Amino acid sequence: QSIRIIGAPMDYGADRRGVDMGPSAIRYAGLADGLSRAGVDPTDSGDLSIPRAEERDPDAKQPSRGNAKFLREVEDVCTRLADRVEQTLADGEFPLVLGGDHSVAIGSMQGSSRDADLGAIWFDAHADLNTPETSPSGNVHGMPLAATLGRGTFEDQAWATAPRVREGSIAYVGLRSIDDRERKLLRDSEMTAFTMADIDEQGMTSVVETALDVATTDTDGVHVSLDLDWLDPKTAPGVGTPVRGGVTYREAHAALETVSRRHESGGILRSMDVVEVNPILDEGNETATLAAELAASTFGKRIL
Ligand code: DIR
Ligand code: MN
Ligand code: MN
Ligand code: MN
Repeated sequence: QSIRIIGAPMDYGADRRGVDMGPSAIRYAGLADGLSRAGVDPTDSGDLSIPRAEERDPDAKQPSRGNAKFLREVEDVCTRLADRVEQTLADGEFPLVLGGDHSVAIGSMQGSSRDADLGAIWFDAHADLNTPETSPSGNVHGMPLAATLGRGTFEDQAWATAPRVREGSIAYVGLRSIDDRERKLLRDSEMTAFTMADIDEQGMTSVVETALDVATTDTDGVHVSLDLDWLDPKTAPGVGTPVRGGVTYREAHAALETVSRRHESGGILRSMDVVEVNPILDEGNETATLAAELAASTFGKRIL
């Protein structure tokens, strides 16, 4: 399988600057080598060009619609990213998107679902379901699923919505930080949500097997979105919004190896993003190294 690496060094969607260096750090940590050793064939298509926030309109941070910072900038990047992802799939390659903050998932999911019904697995501490109306932060990285599903202000935003991603085909794994108004959106939705407590009770592989069932039922393929703050901050300190009580190193590998086994038998994966690595907050690039390792696990790296 050919994997096309697409860098999306976007930081418009997050408060903590530095996440735009994520793609460099993940590459430097040996992503392409790890993928080759896993038995797939990576090519690097470079980064999307993304102007620094300072070079954009200085007023852009002011919420343009509802309460969402830099929404026009996010729109510009995600529109270009969606086209790159769609083209990659049309060329018969697998799009592996490196963020950047999690708002890049708006573009990757739209691009991946233009010609397919798409399920999704969301590995994240957060639900990313805020709308500009419910968001306490105004940061778009807390909104990508609301955008994809056309909630709130996003309803009439064609650049953001992905009509071929259905709520019932989305599964969260590892939730532990949900905002008050976001909780109601999640409870009223048809999404499947596995929290850390579910992982405690059922074990990671069983949870991920069920999440895969959800994402593969009546879909043409699965998008995996991996936010590094899914892991415990002791294991992955280089993230902007750490939350204690996260997934361990072994659980993370077990999760992505479970995805990998299902992909090997059924070719279920269609696209993936690896997001929120912030090298400025990291310790010795260990979070980026973990991101590269987990991508290799997803594409078949095994101990033996
Ligand atoms: C928070 C943080 N729920 C927000 N979200 C993050 O700003 O909406 N998502 N960090 O990954
Ligand atoms: Mn996220
Ligand atoms: Mn098309
Ligand atoms: Mn998160």
